[in-house]
Amino acid sequence: MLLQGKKGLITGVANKRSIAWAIAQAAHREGAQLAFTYQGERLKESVAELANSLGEGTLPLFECDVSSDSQLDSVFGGLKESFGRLDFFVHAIAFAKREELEGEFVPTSREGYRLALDISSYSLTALAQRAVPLMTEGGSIVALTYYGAEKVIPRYNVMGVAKAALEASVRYLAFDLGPKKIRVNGLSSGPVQTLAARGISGFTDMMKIVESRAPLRRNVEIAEVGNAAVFLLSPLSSGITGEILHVDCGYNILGM
Ligand code: NAD
Ligand code: 0WE
Repeated sequence: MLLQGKKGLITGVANKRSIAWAIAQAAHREGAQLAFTYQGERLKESVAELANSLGEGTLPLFECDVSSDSQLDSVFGGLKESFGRLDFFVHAIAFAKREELEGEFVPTSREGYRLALDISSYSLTALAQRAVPLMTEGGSIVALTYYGAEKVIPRYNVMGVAKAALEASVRYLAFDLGPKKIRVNGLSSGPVQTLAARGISGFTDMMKIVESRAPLRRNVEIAEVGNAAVFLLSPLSSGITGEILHVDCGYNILGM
């Protein structure tokens, strides 16, 4: 029960395949009390159904499109009412226009770049600045990232730039929030077949390449990402902040 007595917010659940849902299940197993956000009306029912399936009655559920400051404000207003305090939150949100994830990085549009960085990078800071007043007993923040932040992954394009900004944000937030005993870390997952991965051309081939070359000779399981997130959210990682933890079967250590 690594998260016994902790109150946490999970963002980024879309369906049962979402990495955020694997993290929620692991955190619930470890005794955490959870609240959820969903992006829009379209996802409300799916997220409510998943949250209810945890068998803890009706959990706090908030609409939150991270491009809306007023929705962000309402989430934390609502959390103050329902939880009073917050111990952790998980950022599992990314978006770029589909056309930016096809072909080359060179033709990236100004609007496509702005949108990808607003939704996928700035949102971490927007959530953190509102969470801080509720993290009165310290806290832990975890953001999902990907290796395309560090090295070129063909077609990840503007999302790679957004994840690089997200990872730098993790470090700057960790520096500012350390004195308040709030830790901020990134979890860099290997490829997982989720809604966000579906329909990305060549994704299945990418997973085959990882399977053949990664030191563990397989792809990461979503439950392993959930367990690693619990580690970062729990006191087991009390000495770790500003870190990016790779949960990728070792793929990132390869030079060739
Ligand atoms: P997913 O589609 O299940 O989750 C993505 C989430 O982002 C969805 O819940 C969606 O509603 C949310 N989102 C998008 N735009 C939003 C907005 N404007 N406001 C609020 N929410 C918004 O896919 P996933 O793969 O579980 O992605 C979760 C995180 O994991 C992302 O940050 C992604 O970059 C990261 N990640 C994924 C992989 C992978 O291979 N699937 C690998 C490494 C990291
Ligand atoms: O972060 C991601 C994907 C995020 C994502 C996915 C989509 C698909 C649908 C962001 N925006 C959109 N926009 C859409 O319209 N990953 C880590 C998964 C991923 O995506 C890739 C990858 C990997 C890995 C895209 C190209 C190459 C590799």
